[in-house]
Amino acid sequence: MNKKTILSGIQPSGILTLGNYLGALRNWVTIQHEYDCKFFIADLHSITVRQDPKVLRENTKRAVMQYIACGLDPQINTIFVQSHVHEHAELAWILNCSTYMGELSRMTQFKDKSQKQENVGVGLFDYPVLMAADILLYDSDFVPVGEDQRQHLEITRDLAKRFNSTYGEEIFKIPEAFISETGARIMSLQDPTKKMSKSDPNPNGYISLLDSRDVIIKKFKKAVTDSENIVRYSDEQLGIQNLINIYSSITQKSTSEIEREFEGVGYGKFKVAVGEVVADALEEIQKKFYELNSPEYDSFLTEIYEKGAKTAHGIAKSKLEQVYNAVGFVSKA
Ligand code: ATP
Ligand code: LTN
Repeated sequence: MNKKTILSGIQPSGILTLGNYLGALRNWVTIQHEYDCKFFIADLHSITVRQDPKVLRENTKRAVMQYIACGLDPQINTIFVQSHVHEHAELAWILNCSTYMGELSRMTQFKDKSQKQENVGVGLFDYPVLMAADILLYDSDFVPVGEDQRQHLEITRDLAKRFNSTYGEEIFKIPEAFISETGARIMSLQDPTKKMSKSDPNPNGYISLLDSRDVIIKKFKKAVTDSENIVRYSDEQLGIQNLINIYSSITQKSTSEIEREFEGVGYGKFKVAVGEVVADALEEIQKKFYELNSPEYDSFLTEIYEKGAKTAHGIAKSKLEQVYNAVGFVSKA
């Protein structure tokens, strides 16, 4: 039986966060046996915001370790580094030529991120086109991501349909977003109107997958909430709503069960309880990560992403040839 194709990636713009885990990685792990999965480290995407080269290299390798520590099996999944497969950048160029300035200007991620910068790079504006290239190169059926990426999936579908209709062939498969019901939108602990993000300059806003139990509990204790002191799921209490979402996403308990569990208990105790379940959930991952993060595993990890790049390149190469041929480029061979 032919398995459907899944593709997704995370930027090595820091240590992965609880948001990346609950919104993306954890779901990848649950579906890895059912689908033909390709998971990459989106290093080309990460330089749309300034990165220190040394730190970027370190974070890219650590992202591979975090993928495996979270439960991705390198034997059954294709795990690779985006810049190792040059077709991503090349297809992005082709797609750029049929992408409209107007549609990119509407992207909320661009609007949010460009506000934080003095000089806005063209790459940041173009980010969704590179993402479309990532997805379309592999005939991906489903793309498991957090809620924040829904808009980028929509534009990917638009670009694929436009290309197919312009060149009269079914070159690209039209992908679908795969967004889980819980954990798809974890908010910052310091500002519950913003999503939790690994590049937040304030580390109290996010839980890193490598934070110690003490740090995790401290961060939850400091989490911004209102002064109601009643654990209730309401749009008027975004801070508490976010903590309930995190607790629910980890324990699988429903919101009403959680409200009952913490009835008459103040925020203080609830925050510690959330910290404890998060720390418990991350304990195994951290153990595995620190085991892998030692020189004796260097070649094991290198082999994984080298093998991954080879597999990915084989597929990407033939898709790009198809595209080059369709647009009218003279073939090399
Ligand atoms: P950056 O801070 O550099 O923008 P990020 O932490 O927002 O990075 P990405 O690398 O852009 O993370 O996202 C990787 C995956 O994690 C995507 O599928 C994205 O939807 C998901 N994700 C990121 N942040 C969250 C969040 N707060 N809640 C749920 N899912 C998230
Ligand atoms: N834009 C994604 C990371 C990403 C991605 C992709 C996810 C880059 N290319 C392709 C899925 C498929 C993000 O999480 N910000």
